[in-house]
Amino acid sequence: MAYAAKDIKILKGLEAVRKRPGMYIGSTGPSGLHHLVYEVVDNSVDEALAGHCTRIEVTLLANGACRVVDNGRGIPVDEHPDNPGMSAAEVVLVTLHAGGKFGGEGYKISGGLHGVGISVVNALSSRLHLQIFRDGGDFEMTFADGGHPQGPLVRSGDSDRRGTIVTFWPDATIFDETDFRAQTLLERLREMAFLNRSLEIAFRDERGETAVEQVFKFDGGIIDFVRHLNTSKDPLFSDVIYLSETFEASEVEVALQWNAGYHDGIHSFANNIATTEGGMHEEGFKKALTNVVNKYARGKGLLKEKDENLQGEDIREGLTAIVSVKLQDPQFEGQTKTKLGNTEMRSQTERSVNEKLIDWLDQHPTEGKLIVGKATQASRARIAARSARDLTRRKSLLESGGMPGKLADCATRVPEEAEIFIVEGDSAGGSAKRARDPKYQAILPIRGKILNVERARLDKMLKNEEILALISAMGCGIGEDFDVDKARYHKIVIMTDADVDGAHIRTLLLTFFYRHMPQLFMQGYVYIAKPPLFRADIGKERNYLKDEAALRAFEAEHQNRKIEVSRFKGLGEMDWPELGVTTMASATRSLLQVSVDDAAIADEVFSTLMGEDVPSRKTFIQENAHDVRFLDI
Ligand code: 0RA
Repeated sequence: MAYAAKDIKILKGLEAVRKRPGMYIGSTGPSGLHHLVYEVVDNSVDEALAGHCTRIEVTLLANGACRVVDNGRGIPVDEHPDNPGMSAAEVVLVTLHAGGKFGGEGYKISGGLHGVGISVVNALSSRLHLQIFRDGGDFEMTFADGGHPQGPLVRSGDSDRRGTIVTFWPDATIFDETDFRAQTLLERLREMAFLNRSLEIAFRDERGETAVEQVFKFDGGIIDFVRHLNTSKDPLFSDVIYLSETFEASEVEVALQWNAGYHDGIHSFANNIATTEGGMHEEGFKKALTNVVNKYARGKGLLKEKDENLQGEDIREGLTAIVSVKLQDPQFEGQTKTKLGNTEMRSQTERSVNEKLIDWLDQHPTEGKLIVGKATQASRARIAARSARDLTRRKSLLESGGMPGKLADCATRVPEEAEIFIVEGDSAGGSAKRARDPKYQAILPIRGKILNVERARLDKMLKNEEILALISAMGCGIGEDFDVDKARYHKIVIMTDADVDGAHIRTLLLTFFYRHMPQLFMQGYVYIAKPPLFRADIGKERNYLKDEAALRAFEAEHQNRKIEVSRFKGLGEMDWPELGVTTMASATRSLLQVSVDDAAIADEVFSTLMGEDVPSRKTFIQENAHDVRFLDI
């Protein structure tokens, strides 16, 4: 095939990516945008996994681009065997799935979400500049408008450096927004550095007046990760337990430490990808942990013959653990393709943990006793919670149809079309009740601040009225009884005031759902209402504007008109028809779907936000009141 013909065929592949970006990067919202960076970084991390790269540098340039520099081997520059006249580098940048998988023995282990490769980044960029240092030369090539080469790869000089530099400008015609959020990138890059011991990852943001740089390098790897996750959580003992084993085609690494809290904080990864839905490695770990702790407790006489075995969830109370596996051919399954399906990872993880954790316990009797003591307490609390729950179940049966009195339910019983608005305050609740479509919209007003569930066990939570109302309205149970298929609404919309208190209540509600009903996020049922911040009247015409930027744009557009601007301080300041049309009616409202891509990062944020350290929490909320962390459309 002639070069030109081949070129056209290849560009068809990139066109497919531009037509359906969601299939390759999940969405064209913020999550998809940041995914571009991760895709390039994954390629550099692959070089590190193969033992050829020690440093990666990610820079956000003032001109809107993102630049990723690594000191790996450099993308091969010679003519590609199957594509005469074309450099291997060009093939990598324009062919789907080419990645590092061709030529030689390729990679043993490769990250990347779906292994779609760097060509997807090229396809979704208005411009991409590639620079390669390899074989003593400095090579360059530029692509534009979704991956069209602007000329062949050229050797522009000599160099004794090694590595690859990819600079790309995300395409504004594809993405809703092309501004990267530094915090999002920082968190993920730090996680990457934790997961790849001693790999140095630097992040620079050059967009502001003064550049900000942060460098991550953790010689303790996932041990440092666990320590970091537990810093605000009061560890049960100072050691972080670390277990690892290398198999023929895979590697298992586990680090764990308990804290004084009540949540299960197991975070698993396969090839550096967060396996939010768990999978074989996580199953193997949990099974071994339950087995080992029970065996140890019996052996030491901490559990008597008449005592029941400790349950897995009792042992996992207050546990922070990282389970990281690296394997050759990961199979990602499940609803969000974040569940590891390789069965060999279950037996390998289980076997490693079984063998090594018992040794550790035998050598650490003081810590062993603390672990068993904590699990025993958890088991007692669980039994207490069970009777509290039975009690509430009986009590709620006495109320109207088992539903809380404050709930104005919708008529439909079809969860797929049913929505519930959780509304701050009785007065806004009243407006919402008038504004709703009673056929499919339910309203649950909640008063003031609900209990902070980050600092309470289930038995205490079940004594709180607001929490009880939430649980019964949701219909899907809690704790051992939780069943997401029983959710009575498939849209759960949190509607709070656009002020600091509102942000706090929203975070409390998100924390509650995240800690006790995380599946609601995975199913995509959780939303945040976006009431407008301003009303701008021109004569009799009313205009609702979501934020200050929208107001400024509106004012610029109507320069010679008299605009009367009022700011809504809370939902209560809107009359009910206004609330209905701007925030509730499905045709005119805008909702934010809340996604939790990465549970380890979410865990950390929720615990800083909701944990013991009150002053740091307060400033955090004030600084981030408008922050859209975890939020993506
Ligand atoms: C194809 C083959 C090889 C490396 C790479 C691609 C590669 C890609 C990227 C993307 C960013 N940094 C990268 N570094 C390397 C293998 C090279 C060899 O066998 O020498």
